[in-house]
This record gives sequence, structure tokens and C-alpha cells, in this order.
Amino acid sequence: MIRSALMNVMTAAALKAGRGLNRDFGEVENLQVSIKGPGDFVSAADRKAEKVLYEELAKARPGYGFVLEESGTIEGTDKSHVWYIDPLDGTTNFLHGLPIFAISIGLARDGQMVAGLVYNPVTDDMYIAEKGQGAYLNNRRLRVAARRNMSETLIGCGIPHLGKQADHARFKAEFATVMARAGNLRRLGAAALDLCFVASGRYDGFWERGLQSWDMAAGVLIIKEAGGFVSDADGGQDFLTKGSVCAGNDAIHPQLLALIRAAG
Ligand code: 2AM
Ligand code: CA
Repeated sequence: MIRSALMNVMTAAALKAGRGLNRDFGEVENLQVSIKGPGDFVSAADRKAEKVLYEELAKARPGYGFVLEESGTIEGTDKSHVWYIDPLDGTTNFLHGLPIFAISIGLARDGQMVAGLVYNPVTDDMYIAEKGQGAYLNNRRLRVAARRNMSETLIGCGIPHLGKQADHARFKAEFATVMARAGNLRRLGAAALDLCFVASGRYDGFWERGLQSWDMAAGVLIIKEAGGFVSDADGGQDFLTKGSVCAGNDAIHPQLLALIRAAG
């Protein structure tokens, strides 16, 4: 595949920030056993990665706006372009030394996602998509899974953490409903990567609530460009504002959505 100038900019930024995250991830293991633990160190790694991404992208595309997990929203002079950036998706995994985390970069033009990149620097897996151009994992074209029977599926989900107690009851109801129909369930803890696992056909479906725009911006486009179906938990297209997502192929998406809605 030939990468566009825009995707070259995005991949260069992600590779640079990824090198820093990889170095810091090596340190996290040593810090597990220290009394203070790796908490502050991981926050610093997160902020450093965001700074690299911000500087690289602002240099290459001056004037674009930013929605950043750590630094918040930065208005651009170019009102039609906005970057949605999560420098470290799967922070809890990173903190515990689990190599399931990623950098996520999405670009919206006039309110529509036009480019997305999700990069796991440990495995060196780079998922990319541009609107209308298909989705790729390390230059290999992606396609969602073909399974059509819920009983044969592997479905990913997100479990609300301790701080989100208000969401626990609903999750338990959804989990019970999906568990009664799906073949197997998984919870890996990095939403941006989870979405890419649907795009690459590893998962047959995925749902989660309580997410932020930067968790989903890139992954949603990557799924769509891999031929998948994505909606919010109500079946609409307002995931970036509602913070919920449900994904799968043309057969599994409607079945999973119906199960989640029946549980609510
Ligand atoms: P994060 O690692 O960038 O915070 C896991 O269910 C998903 O929820 C991850 O994509 C994670 O993104 C997000 N999330 C947001 N806040 C979280 C928190 N306090 N604890 C765990 N996951 C969180
Ligand atoms: Ca995140």
C-alpha cells in the first residue's frame, strides 16, 4: 500500500511517542516492587507521550485543533480539523506491566472522522485507516470476522472500574445477557485496541460504555474501513458524545446490540 502524506505524519508521530512508551514500560516492571509503586512514573510517561504527539502533529499540520486526554481541548485556527488523541490507552495494563496498551490518534474533518491510527509499541502492531481507503495492520488489509452465529463468537467488553459504581448494575445485566448467547467473552482493558481486534477479525464483536472520544475516534473508523458495523449502545452514531460503543460484522452487530438493549 502507498501511504498518504497525512498517514506518514501520523505514523511518524506514533512511532516516536511509542519508542518513549516502550522505554518507560521496561522501567514499570522494576517499579512494581518499590514501595511507592509505578503510579507517578506512569502518569509522567503518559504526559511525555502526549507532548511528543502534540508537538509532532502541530509541527506537521499547523492550526489543527486538539482533543487530548491529558491536556484537554486546544482550539485550532483551522476550524475544520481536530485531532483526537489518547497517548496511552490501557493505562491500567501499562501500570501493571501487561503489554496491552496503545497510542490512539484520530483526525476529524468538518465533524467526520477521516483518519485513524492505533499503535501498540510492544508488539509493533500499527492499525491505520483513512476514510474510503480501507483499514490495514502493518500493511496487511483488514477485514472483520465472518462468523454469523452468536454461539460461535468471541466477544470483547469493558467492565466499569471501581470509581464507576453507578454503572456496575447495568454492566452485570448486560454481561449476563450476552454470556447466555455468545461463545466466549473477553475483557482486555484498552478500548482503542479492542476496537482494532474487531477490525482484524480477532473479536467477532465488542461493547463498552463510559468511554471518551479519544478512546474511540480512531478505532471506530478502522472498524468501518474493515467492513464492520459500529454504533453507540442505542444504535445511533453518537459514540463520541455518548461514550458507548457496540461493534461487529453485519450479522453480529445487530444481535449484540439487541442483547445489550434487552438487558438495559
Ligand atoms: P485509559 O487507559 O486511556 O484510561 C478500559 O475499560 C478503557 O476505559 C480503557 O480504554 C481506558 O482508557 C478507559 N478508562 C478511562 N478511565 C479509566 C480508569 N480510571 N480506569 C480504567 N480504565 C479507564
Ligand atoms: Ca483511553
